[in-house]
Amino acid sequence: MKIKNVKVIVTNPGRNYVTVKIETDEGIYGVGDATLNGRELAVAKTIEEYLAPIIMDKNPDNIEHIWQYIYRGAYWRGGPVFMTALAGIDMALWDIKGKKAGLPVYSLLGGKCRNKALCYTHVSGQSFEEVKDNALEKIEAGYKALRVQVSIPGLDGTYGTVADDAKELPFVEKWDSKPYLKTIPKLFEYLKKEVDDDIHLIHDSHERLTVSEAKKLADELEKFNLLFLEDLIKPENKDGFKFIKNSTSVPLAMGELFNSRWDAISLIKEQLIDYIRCDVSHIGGITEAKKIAHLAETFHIKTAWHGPADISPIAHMANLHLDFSIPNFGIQELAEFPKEVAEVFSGRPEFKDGYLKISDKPGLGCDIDEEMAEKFSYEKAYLPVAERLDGSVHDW
Ligand code: CS2
Ligand code: MG
Repeated sequence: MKIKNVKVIVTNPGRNYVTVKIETDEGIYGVGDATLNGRELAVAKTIEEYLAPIIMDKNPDNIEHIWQYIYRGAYWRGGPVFMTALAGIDMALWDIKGKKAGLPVYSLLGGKCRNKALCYTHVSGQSFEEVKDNALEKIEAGYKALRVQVSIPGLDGTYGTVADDAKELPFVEKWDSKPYLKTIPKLFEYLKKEVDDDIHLIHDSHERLTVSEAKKLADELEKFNLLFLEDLIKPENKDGFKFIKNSTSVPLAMGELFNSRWDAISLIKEQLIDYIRCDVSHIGGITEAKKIAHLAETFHIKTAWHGPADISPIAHMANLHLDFSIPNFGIQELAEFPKEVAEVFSGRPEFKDGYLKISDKPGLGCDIDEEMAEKFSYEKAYLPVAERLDGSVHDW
């Protein structure tokens, strides 16, 4: 079998998605997600100009070899744009391998370790009451785990509580850790009384805190039994986790900004986190995620792969095939897509009673309708930026 064509499809059914479609001389094709929120065209161009020509005529069965050829062969390597481009190709190759074998990807990865995968979704609100109402609605719908975020008084557009894309120029959020650190423990105090204790709660600090602030937050949240606290400090500050981990029993999760196993390795081997939550679309795809999962398993760390709405249903399916086939799966994030997404992409994780089910379809079990994709044309959209009260830039 030979790769005969590599297409890059950029579409906007409610938000931008980049899809790689690899066609073969045997008529089988595969699809992969290569979406990098706010940088979509940079990834599309990387695939079209640099990666598609060098994999033409190669045997798509040799996924590891093609991965190494793209990753090492270029000399320049890594970074979010390149690793997202590589991820899109990698997923499409796994899809082809599965379709050719007539087997779902999880089967090729070693088979099922579980019958269903626990998942969490997002709830947020402008007030504690609104967060509670939204949480109760999700619990009613069957969710057993929720990530909760609330607007911080006095700050405009707190992360996780407003739509995260803006067209012309990035939306500017305000940030100040003092009111944030005052508000979040009170939110959990309030939710503890309102939400059934069996529901797992998660909170995402989005890499905004200093080590001392992170320790303080973890201390104050300790009594609320969170499933995990996510992304407390900057991804560059791996050593910072040593101080936090030594002073708290709250489970810690990190990884959505990582682009390879080498970003994750020190946190894993020093057991400074409890959940590794890389993004399968931003770390080079299923091939790299599987290696990270094995590394994590060696050090008794679980997975919680990134699953926001800004990666396409194809990436969510890739997450799910991993979730089912690795022993150290922890939980899967599942954000809700804009409703138009269903017109363009078919196949996505199926939710039932707090868990995700997987189908036995060969390959990844999803597809893109190219004609429909064309109807939703790309619209430039930026992620927000965060500004401190004095106008200087903070991590968003
Ligand atoms: C997030 C993301 O899902 C999460 O935990 O932190 O929503 C993140 O902000 C986006 O993926 C950025 O594009
Ligand atoms: Mg996050």
